Amino acid sequence: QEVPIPQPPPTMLLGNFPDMDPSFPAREIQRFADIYGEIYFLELASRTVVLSTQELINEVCDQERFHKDIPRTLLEARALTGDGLFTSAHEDGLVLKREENWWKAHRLLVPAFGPLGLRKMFDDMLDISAQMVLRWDRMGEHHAIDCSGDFTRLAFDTIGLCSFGYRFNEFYTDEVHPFAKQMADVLKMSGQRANRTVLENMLHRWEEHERQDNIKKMHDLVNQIVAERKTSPKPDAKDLLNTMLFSVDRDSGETLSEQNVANNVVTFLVAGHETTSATLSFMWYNLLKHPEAFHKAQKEVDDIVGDQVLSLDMLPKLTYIDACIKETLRLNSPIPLVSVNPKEDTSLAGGKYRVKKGDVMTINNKGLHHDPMVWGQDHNEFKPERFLDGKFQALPPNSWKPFGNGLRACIGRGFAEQEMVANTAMILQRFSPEMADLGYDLMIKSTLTIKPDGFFMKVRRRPHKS
Ligand code: MNH
Repeated sequence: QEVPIPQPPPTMLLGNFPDMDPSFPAREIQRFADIYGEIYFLELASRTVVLSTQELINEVCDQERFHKDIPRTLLEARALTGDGLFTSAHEDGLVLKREENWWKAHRLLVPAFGPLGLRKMFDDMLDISAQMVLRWDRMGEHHAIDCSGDFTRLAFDTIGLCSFGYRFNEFYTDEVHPFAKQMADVLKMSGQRANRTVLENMLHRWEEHERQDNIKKMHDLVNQIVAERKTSPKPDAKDLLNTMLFSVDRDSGETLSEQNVANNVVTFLVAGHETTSATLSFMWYNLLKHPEAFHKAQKEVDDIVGDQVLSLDMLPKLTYIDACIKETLRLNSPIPLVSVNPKEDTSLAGGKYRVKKGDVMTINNKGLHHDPMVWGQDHNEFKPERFLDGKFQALPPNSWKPFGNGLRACIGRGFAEQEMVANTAMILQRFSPEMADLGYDLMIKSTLTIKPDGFFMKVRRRPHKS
């Protein structure tokens, strides 16, 4: 009962490269999913099999048969993040061999990103959130807040302070910090390079020169701070840098090298700011388009936080806000595509579709998160209630994958959730936000992540709130 996997008609020599828009790959991937359905393949740098239903995606989430082999998009990013967690190999793959540094850093950092580690970082998170809220207050109710801009400042400052004790101070300047600018440029160029043929890349020599130059500047800043901490330790600092520099890995008896620590700092800055910022922007868009959800969220904050200063023990009680974030991550996953690879030649759906070891299996979150078998006929609607009262836990396995899969799933998930819930509660406590342009409909821009484009809010101070 084997069935051939459909493919959009390829172009001679170029395969399906001409079908991809390097400035928004996820849109093209979904465009073909609308035509070809649950499975199809594209001939790109590798044969790329795109999966768009829970049933097929659940199968490739099996870590016995499939694993993350650093795909071409991430190999390009390796120029920046090296053997940091995101871009290193935990098992032998086609290009990269297993790297012990992934395992060492993983073992050291899982507890650091666990509940106890996050507890230590709460005050620093609140510090940055308070800066944002104060700025919004001072700018007044006529100021149009650039959501992507301000949430990027928030996430960037937060991860800078929590990961290596550095203040980018994005809320004190209008110009973004050079590091943030360099990072945005490098990510954009890396994404484009990954979606071009080798030949095309050779024609972009000047761009590549510029990319390497930016990468060097970024590493210079990080190396300087890492080296400084190493020579003059700050035992009281509650950031991740102390864990990374001074903890000994029990399995190997070794510490992480300074180079690997720097790569992980850069990794956290990359992985932790655009995703978090995009999620917050999308969430505010969704809340402002759904006044009933907005009012429920604000009432929850009034009931639990009231006029008090937000504290850590309040966060687990903010379940509706948590559900709004989860529902946003369903509808608008900032990382729309995640890929895994078969460890051996195998087949999907009980022998129906044959896939080979060199193939890339692309998990299309848009398809998964709109699978009507899982989410129902109202899958297009924003309904945070889906994630309340244990309803989410009752769904089929691997129905919701905004944080990736298995061992290689997001290590910063708890960090992001704590930051996002706290920030949302602070905003709702003080302000009643509305859209700056009431007629705005969601537009999306794509870098390595996707985020709202041109989305602005205005905030009005609520009476009698601290
Ligand atoms: Mn995060 C991996 C999504 C916030 C650090 N993250 C992943 C993956 C997804 C993801 C998807 C898996 C990618 C892949 O399989 O190739 N991450 C998110 C989202 C948010 C997020 C949607 C916010 C919302 N991530 C954060 C934050 C940090 C972080 C915040 C750091 C503080 N993420 C990582 C790291 C990895 C990762 C590090 C790589 C983990 C590994 O492979 O070992």
